Amino acid sequence: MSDLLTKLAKAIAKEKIKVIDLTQTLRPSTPVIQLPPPFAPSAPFSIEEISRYDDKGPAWYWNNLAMGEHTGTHFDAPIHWVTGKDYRDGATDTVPVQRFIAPAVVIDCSKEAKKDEKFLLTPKHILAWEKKHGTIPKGSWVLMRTDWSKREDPAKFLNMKEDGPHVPGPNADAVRLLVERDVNGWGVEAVGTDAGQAFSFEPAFPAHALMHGSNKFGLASLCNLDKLPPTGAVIVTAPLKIEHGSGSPLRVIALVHDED
Ligand code: 23J
Ligand code: MN
Repeated sequence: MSDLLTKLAKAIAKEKIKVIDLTQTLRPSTPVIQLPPPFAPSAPFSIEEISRYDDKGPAWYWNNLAMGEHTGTHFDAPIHWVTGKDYRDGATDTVPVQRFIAPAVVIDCSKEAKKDEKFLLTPKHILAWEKKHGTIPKGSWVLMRTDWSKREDPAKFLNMKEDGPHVPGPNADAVRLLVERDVNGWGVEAVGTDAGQAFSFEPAFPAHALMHGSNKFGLASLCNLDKLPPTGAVIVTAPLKIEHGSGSPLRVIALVHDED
């Protein structure tokens, strides 16, 4: 056991364990969730130069940033939703750090989402996945691959229509099953963890209401899920330590053991 971490570091250096970036680049054009009135909007990402090796700072370059907590690739903490508001260990600064390193399983819904922009993951799909790959282990992240991150045009990524966003996600029963499996959290490639039409589900926004109500996390705007195996990856998901924060942009990193 004493050399376990040395072995890990060597395997990473030798690329026996691959490190995969599941993070989208943050820039002013990064798509941000759009809520209908009367709900207050989240600010987009903005970046303002303080100095760049110039009169304002001759030897240094740095920027001021502004954004909503839920911008780009980001972490949803349990207190983000009213159902999770009383978890004392449910804010960005109080979640036990151990929960920021956990295994991840990937459910490939890319074919379904390509055919149907409003594709809903149901218990039937999850149970079929489990028949092939085994029961989702307690404490794992469950990541929904849709290839949605390949939509480079922000308008196509948000896919807003007359009746709200046409974006895939889980139905309420799928989220209930994941809560039953006692997962660490639920992650997606889309702008939010819930389906585009989830405002009309029962309960509304089940990936938020039920997951956070059970002290579980969310990850949104992930990418490179097509580079992960269905089981076996470990992901690192530490949000900024914002006091009483509801979430934050973060770098999401996956470790994948290269078997050959
Ligand atoms: C606020 C209200 C509704 C939703 C969201 C935020 C998110 O998706 C989010 O980023 O957590 S659906
Ligand atoms: Mn969020």
